Amino acid sequence: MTKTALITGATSGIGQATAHEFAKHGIALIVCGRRQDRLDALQKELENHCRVHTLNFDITDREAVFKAINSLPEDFKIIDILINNAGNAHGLDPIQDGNLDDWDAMMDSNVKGLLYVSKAVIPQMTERQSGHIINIGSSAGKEVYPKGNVYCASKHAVLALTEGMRMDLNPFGIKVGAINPGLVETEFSQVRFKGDHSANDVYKGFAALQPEDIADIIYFAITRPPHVNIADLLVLPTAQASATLVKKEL
Ligand code: 8X3
Repeated sequence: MTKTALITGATSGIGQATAHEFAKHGIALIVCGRRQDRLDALQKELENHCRVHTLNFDITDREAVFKAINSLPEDFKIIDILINNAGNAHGLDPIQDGNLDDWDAMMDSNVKGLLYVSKAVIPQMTERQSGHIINIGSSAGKEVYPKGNVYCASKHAVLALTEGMRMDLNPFGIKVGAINPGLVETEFSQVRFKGDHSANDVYKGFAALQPEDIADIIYFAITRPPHVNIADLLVLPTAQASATLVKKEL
């Protein structure tokens, strides 16, 4: 039977590439994001391959999350796969200079938003005793780097929540795993550096991961046999050995 996946942050980067990858394989999609024009464009591109429903809401808005997910039409109500992808970095400052709005934005989306969406989806999975949740973490969830402080903390929290969910949902046969990418060339750095030109340098001089590389791995994870769960995967560009060690040819 065709499965249905809900993807947060589907209007760009890894989320968008994952929507394309899943669509290729006919998985029905609930694509979520804050930009209706981008959601509409995505729906148009994908609906030749699969059924698509768009949900426009902000994952940091608790009420909006529940309202959106509870409003799903009958034929999209059963969610087999949840991809908790939405999240971002805001700023790259030493802790003493950190901006409180940046901190709030990162904790609100990367941690609390992921929790709200999970809370809205999990009850139907426990009821059916099946489901698969993939949280998109980061190499920053495994390794702290200078000025990464709050972003790294938020991604460490994603890994802790992944482990906690896996334990609590274990009696229900629900798969929970994290995919943790290193440097992926997306709008990520544009957002982190607020459009500053330094964002352009982040992926220069080496072959960064592309969103499609991660989408491919997510598809691999969701197509393992029932007894196999990809619990925790760190994915780096070959040129990246750690958060601060990247072999660049400039
Ligand atoms: C993105 C990877 O190295 O910019 O999560 O923190 S990094």
